[in-house]
Amino acid sequence: MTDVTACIERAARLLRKSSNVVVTTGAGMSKESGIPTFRDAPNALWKDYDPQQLATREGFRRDPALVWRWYADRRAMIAGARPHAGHMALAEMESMFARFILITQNIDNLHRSAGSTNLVELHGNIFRFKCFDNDHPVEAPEAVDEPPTCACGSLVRPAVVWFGEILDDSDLARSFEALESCHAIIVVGTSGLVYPAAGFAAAARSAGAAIVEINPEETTLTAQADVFVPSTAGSALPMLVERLRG
Ligand code: BV8
Repeated sequence: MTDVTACIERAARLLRKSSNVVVTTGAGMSKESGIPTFRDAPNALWKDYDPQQLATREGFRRDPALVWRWYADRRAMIAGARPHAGHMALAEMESMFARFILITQNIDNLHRSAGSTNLVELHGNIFRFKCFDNDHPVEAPEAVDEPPTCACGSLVRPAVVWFGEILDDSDLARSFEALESCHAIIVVGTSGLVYPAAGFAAAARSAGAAIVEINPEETTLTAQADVFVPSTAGSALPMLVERLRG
């Protein structure tokens, strides 16, 4: 058996003993759908911009049209992407455990498209909009180069969580309730650098959960993982679900 196959088998054995599972995903989950991760070199158009500067209230205040166009470009790329076999595997996994929740840092809607329903989109969704000053939900505007204006007069922005913004209380409560009661957490495709998501594995571990990490590269989490699967989301997750079906 190859190293990856042996790791998948070990992960499956561990998960078969679990009835309460959390999965958390990052940008690596969408790489095989053609969406570059934050660590990948940005496409030429945005190579001179730092996402951590653009994805902030200050960045939007400074240049609303620039930030609006950055999201419009990403939305156009994401609109052309489809969930891959790894997304489909996680949607199937939902019915394999008594309790299952998928918490994603991704804003690309691909888990929803794949059919995942017990889902927390921790950092929001690029296809949803709200106003900058009052968080009024706003219908998706026609393609425009500049941010439109809400009925209240405030500029419209993407309904995503920017750096320095607090996360939705109910999303956090749902996430930590699951983390503090789960038997296992599967961490897929994240470098584990952005909080509070970066603290999820530790929260699960402190509640006694086992940690499975799926990533083609080692991360800061790898040393604490009970099983590290050195593979991609699109390859490892379907293999894991196949073992769990058996
Ligand atoms: C908060 C939405 C309370 C927007 C995102 C100092 C000052 C201010 C704040 C902070 C601070 N110190 C810490 C903080 C908190 C801050 C933070 O964590 N900063 C970091 C940079 C230190 N967090 C926040 O601000 C959060 N709010 O904490 O509020 C607060 C407020 C103020 C002050 C203190 C506390 C809000 C964070 C949310 C930001 N919004 N996204 C948008 O997308 O435009 S974050 C965004 O970047 C993503 O959502 C994701 O979270 C992150 C990118 O990380 P990853 O997903 O892990 O992706 P990455 O590219 O890094 O890694 C990809 C991985 O995939 C790699 O490991 C790679 O090996 C792997 N991979 C590659 N290919 C594959 C693969 N894996 C599997 N298969 C493959 N094929």
